[in-house]
Amino acid sequence: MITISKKKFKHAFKSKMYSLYAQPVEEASKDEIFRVLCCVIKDFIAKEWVGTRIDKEKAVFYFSMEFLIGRQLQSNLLNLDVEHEIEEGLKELGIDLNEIIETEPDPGLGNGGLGRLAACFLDSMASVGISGHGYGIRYKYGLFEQKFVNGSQVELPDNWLKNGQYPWETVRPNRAVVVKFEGDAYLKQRADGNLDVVHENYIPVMAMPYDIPIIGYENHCINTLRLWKSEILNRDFSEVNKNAKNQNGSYEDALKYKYYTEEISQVLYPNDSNYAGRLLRLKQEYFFVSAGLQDIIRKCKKNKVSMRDLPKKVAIHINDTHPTLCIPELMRILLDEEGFSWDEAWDITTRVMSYTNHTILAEALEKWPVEMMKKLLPRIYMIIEEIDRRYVEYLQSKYHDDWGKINYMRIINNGEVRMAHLCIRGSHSVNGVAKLHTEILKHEELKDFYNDEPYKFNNKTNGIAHRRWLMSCNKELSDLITELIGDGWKKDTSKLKDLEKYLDNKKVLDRVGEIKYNNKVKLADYIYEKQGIKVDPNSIFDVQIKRLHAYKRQLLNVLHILYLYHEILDNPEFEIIPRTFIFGAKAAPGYYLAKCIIKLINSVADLINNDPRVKDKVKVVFIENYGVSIAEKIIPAANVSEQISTTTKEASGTGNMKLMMNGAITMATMDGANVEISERVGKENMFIFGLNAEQVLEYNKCGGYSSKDLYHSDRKIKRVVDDLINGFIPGLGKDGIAIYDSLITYNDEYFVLRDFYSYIKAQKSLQELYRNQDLWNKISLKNTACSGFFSSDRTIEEYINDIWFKEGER
Ligand code: 26W
Repeated sequence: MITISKKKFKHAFKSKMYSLYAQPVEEASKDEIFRVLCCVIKDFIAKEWVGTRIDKEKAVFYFSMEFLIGRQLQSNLLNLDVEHEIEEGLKELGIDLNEIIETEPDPGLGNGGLGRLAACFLDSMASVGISGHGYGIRYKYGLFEQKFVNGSQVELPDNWLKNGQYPWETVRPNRAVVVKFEGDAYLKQRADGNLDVVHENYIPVMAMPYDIPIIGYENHCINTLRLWKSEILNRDFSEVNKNAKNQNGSYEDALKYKYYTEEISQVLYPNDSNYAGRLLRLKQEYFFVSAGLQDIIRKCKKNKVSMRDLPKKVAIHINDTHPTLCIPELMRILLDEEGFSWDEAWDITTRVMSYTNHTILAEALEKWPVEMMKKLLPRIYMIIEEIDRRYVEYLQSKYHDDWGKINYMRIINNGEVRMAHLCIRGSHSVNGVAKLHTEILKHEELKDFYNDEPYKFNNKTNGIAHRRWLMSCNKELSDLITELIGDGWKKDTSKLKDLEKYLDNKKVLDRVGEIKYNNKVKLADYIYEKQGIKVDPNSIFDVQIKRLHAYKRQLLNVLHILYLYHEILDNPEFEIIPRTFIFGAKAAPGYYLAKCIIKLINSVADLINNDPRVKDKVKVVFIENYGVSIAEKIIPAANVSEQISTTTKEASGTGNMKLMMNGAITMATMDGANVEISERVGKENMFIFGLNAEQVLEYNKCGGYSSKDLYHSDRKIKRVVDDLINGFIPGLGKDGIAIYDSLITYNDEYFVLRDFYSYIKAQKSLQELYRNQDLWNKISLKNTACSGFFSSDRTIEEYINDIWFKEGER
């Protein structure tokens, strides 16, 4: 292990402060201290961060448009096991480590679940000790910063690099590669009769790699997250440039070219689960895919790996369809640059590629217009056409003239390239992210593909990095666990089960309660400081934190709050345990209904928090600008975890796992990974409500239920729904009408009203349980004890054994 003594650290820190800022430590700002600290740590790991190993062992390359890595300082100190020395060393220099941790910017290079999962996977790949690396885009602007103005969401740019370079990254100009867009691609006959591929008049874009070290937990393994920035081609590339579009044009052309290239890595698309066929997005996708693949091929050549052996040395993972172009890009390299035949190239490609599906929402499926693709990526499109032609040939040989099926399955149809179909055809493995999700893929969404190539389909239930989501964000609980069962659980979370020995130990249960209380006090302070709302740490902290989406049903939660409000107004003696409802969520900027729901929650918060008749029995807090760092503060303090999506719609969820691990009790529909949470902790230790998957699928086949009938027949439902449009909620205005319409005029697509009573009932039992604090704490501890399965170390081991190293190449 890397060892850093306090003395050595202090010396290194002081001299780095001089070499970087020419000043003594006492004069440094917090940002400068943070930057110096990063440099010192990077120096310490420099020798172990040797770069990607491809020669000896197989390497995994995880391609993802998003990596929501969060702050790195604390997690790096933890994984290097030097937190204590550095904290003490800094203290002697008059510096509080916690303050420095809080100054680190949180790179928002992802939207939500998919991006955060990719980050947890990087942590776990390094911690289980494989050579596993990420490839993505170094967006200049991450996900927007959210502000509330009069209760509505306003988006500000997230200029996360404003203080200068990101201190964890290292730029490597000598590894830059050129990515070619547009131009003319065609086949030309050579004198010997063979065909040559010509791609000329293209626009060259330079991909500049920025590397971030990914440090494994106490194991010397340091992997790399390589993020590409798009730039103009510099002079060094004149050789590669000879076929490129003439660049000796006017000044105006030069500016246009500069804009064209730099725009590509400018900003992350803020859409979560919603595809829009924008040209810039397609450019981003090809940009990082082509850069990554060229990089891999270069590494192989350097290590003398023959292209034929690629599947033995390299696994490439496609994180949702966004990096689908990996498939035709590898084909292009093997065909055009390495001289393989089609069949050989296809065999290599499909053995290297694997694909994860993260959603069944129809609006999320990527389909690119043929005309757009042909113009932007002429050679890639030719290859996709050939993959499609051969696929149709194969389907015909199997299904003869069943053109309904063939057209449904083929890759190009109706003038569009369907990325999921290309992924399934071009990979050896297709996986869903929770058991239920995978079953729905196999038997509903992708059933024709499953019936055709069943051996490709498998499940990999998501997981979370327990080091970040328990050990670092909830130190007190983590220490208690270690005190009770030793520290074996840190490397093998199945050992958390040993906590079950203490389920009836009153002293332990009291400590569990105390720790939760302490975390709630900290969160209450944060809420007061940031939003000026006083919340009582003795109230139930009921938490729903995730992207704002109709299917996630934040609306159901707020309708329940309105219901409680009416009950309190109707009957001042109404029995209620004080509750603080905490929300955190960003809405996609163009998602109108989601923004209306934000406005609704904020308006309800204003109404209830300021009504003296409520006597603080209910408080509503919508925490602004939710992201990884805020999640780290909320999760340890949660009593209740709201996982209330319309059944079948949430592929897995991962916040559900984080909250469970931190001892929150789950209120849930039987959706996504909630099903597996219930299998592990037991249904009796959570609150389950709502329609099940069969019922939802059945309703969807026959056009749903009638929300109007329900609304007209039930007084209490009618009352809360009418609140949306009758002025009962001050300031809500027309936003309420849009929500009302979604429920009544458009027949409540997400079954909010259908599940309403079932939800209220479950909420009542939850409140009953809370009255018995011993029992509550017991179930809380039971949740932590049963959460070991949800470590992403387990998930990654499964990916390794069943997908990436299946042929035993490890
Ligand atoms: C092209 C637009 C777009 C953008 C993002 C389409 C789809 C996405 C993602 C696939 C959405 C996403 O983050 N899905 C979430 O993935 C998590 C990790 O597997 C799951 O836990 C969530 O249930 C799923 O919604």
